[in-house]
Amino acid sequence: MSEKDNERGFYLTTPIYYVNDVPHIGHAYTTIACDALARWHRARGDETRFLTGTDEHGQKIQQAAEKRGMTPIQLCDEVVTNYKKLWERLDISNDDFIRTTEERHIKVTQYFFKKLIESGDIYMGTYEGWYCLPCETYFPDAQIGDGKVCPDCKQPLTRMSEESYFFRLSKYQDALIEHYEAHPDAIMPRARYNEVMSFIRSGLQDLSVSRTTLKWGIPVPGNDRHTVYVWLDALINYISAVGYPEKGGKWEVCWPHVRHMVGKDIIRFHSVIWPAVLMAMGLNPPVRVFAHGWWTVEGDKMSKSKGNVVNPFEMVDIYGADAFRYFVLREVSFGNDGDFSELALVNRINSDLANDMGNLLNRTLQMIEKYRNGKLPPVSVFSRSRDIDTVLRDLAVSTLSDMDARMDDFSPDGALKALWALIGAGNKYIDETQPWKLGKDDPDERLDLVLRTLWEVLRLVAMLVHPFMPNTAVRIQAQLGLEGSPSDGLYPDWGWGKLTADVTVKKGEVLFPRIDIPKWKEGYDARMKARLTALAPASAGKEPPASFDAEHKPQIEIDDFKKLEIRVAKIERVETVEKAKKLYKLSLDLGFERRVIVSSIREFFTPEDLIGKKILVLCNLKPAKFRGIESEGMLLAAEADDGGEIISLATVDDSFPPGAPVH
Ligand code: ME8
Repeated sequence: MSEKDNERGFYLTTPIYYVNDVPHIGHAYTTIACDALARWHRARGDETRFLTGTDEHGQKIQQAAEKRGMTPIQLCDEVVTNYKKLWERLDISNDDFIRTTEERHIKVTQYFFKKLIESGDIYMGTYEGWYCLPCETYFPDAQIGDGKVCPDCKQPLTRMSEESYFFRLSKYQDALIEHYEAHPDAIMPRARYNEVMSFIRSGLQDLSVSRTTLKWGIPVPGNDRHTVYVWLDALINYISAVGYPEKGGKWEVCWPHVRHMVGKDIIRFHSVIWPAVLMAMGLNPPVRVFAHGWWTVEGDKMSKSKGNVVNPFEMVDIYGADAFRYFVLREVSFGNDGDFSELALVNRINSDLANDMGNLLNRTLQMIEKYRNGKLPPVSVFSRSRDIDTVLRDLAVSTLSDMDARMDDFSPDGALKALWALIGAGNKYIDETQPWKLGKDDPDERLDLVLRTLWEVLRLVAMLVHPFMPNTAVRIQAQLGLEGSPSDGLYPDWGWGKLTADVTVKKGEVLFPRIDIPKWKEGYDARMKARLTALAPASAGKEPPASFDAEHKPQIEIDDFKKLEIRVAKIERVETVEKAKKLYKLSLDLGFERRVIVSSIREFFTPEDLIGKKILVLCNLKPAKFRGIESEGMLLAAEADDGGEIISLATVDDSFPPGAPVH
């Protein structure tokens, strides 16, 4: 089905989020983007449905629950409330929220499985392979190098073998290629389309879709030694939530129009496995899978251990939901990666929201109040419109269609840019028409025309900004003297000058007060400091234990120290050592040579924390064997307590080349 046939239906989904942790900016981003799109389509009069939810089965959840001494469902019940609360605070307008532990979902997942066994698309076999626990995915040998780390998350893989049901993914290779060749918009952006196509063309293997090793999952119907592979379980949420396969269920209306928004990390599940499963069920594949980019924070990857995870609740508390929504949607070109910085957010509030949008509203209302007692000038004077006014009106009208086209392409940033071009033109129009002089030099109708033109632009701005900043739109609308919601029946024939009723504007509170940067910086620095302190609770603010300075070692000569060869080394690869819980095998780049060292730091760092770090290594220590692996040196680290429970690696900044000597 082409986009054209689909014009009136719009069913949009977010990924369903894992409940093993609290929501962060990445989750908020996907959901905000979907919300803007859903609101846009609703306002346009399309039959719109917007779904989000949580992914509650699988190893990750089971492990997280064990760690906290809870049952998996207790953990799910607790964490799911964080998501629900966040969506409320962010003004998310989802029509439904699905949890994969709900009966309505479990029964549909089992229905899929049963049907696919019956059709022969799922069969029983044995699986042996390299498995990534965090991603819950097996990887074919061809995709993993000598390091045996996960190609996606870079964590070490585990060799596993189990009896397993398989989905005949290979059978759908040609059908998928054919489908995507006919529907190049079905995967966006283009780079992702190309990536997925070449992945499919490189050959698809059947997919293991059950586990005997995992209890926390949906039992395979008729064989409850197996649970359904969590990704298959998760993907089915999109259709279980709309009542498939009931006759007369919502799915009959929604499914032909389904679009999935995902982060780029999970594009293959959605554009290879899922469409193939749908084809096997005789259902249409998604109309579109759009993969957006990844957020970093102040140029760095987000990670708990770095303490730089952006908490959307905190952002809403400080800046308000609308400013945060606006920032994440405007700051990056949708589909590309983006970098989050609070300063950039504050700058956008000051420039785009306070200066551009806020000023346009303020100046206009102030003048209507001052020159017309707050009464909206009549529209009849439009017959006298001059060039400059027509230009602005035409721009307003074309902004609407321009934004519509951008939203169709899933480009909220493009849509916002177009809207801000109109806001900019509105401000320029005030500068050029100089309404404060008009009363004197021009007939009254001219001033009427200018004020009415500005008011109409603002009415349109309220309507067009509504999907992105719902609350702000309502506030603008109220100040313009209008009742109801900015999305009420205005779109698409909102009609310039259409309102003839008596309207009195009511200048209200400033929409976005300017933020004083030096003052803001003080608060920001204090928050960052508090965050770092919270990060190392065992060492922060605590006197070092007495044993730290109690026993000095005997003094040495400088020549003793000079015997040590300490150099900067870059960590290139991190592997686990079999049967050794504490050990990592680190492959190091020493500039002029490569080395392997074995170090007992596994409980403190994930491989991700380590890869790429420039650390200090004692190079001329006699090699020693650990678990059969020769270790050619020793890394330097500080301990926060004498029990060695918190350590910090001695590192140097990135500008130092590997091999650089340390004196
Ligand atoms: O993958 N930048 O759930 P999840 C941008 N349960 N977006 C990010 C991000 C970042 N740094 N981090 C996460 C799962 N996201 C599965 C999905 S769907 C059938 C099952 C967003 O909790 C992005 O949308 O790990 C990504 O796809 C999603 O969060 C992953 O959330």
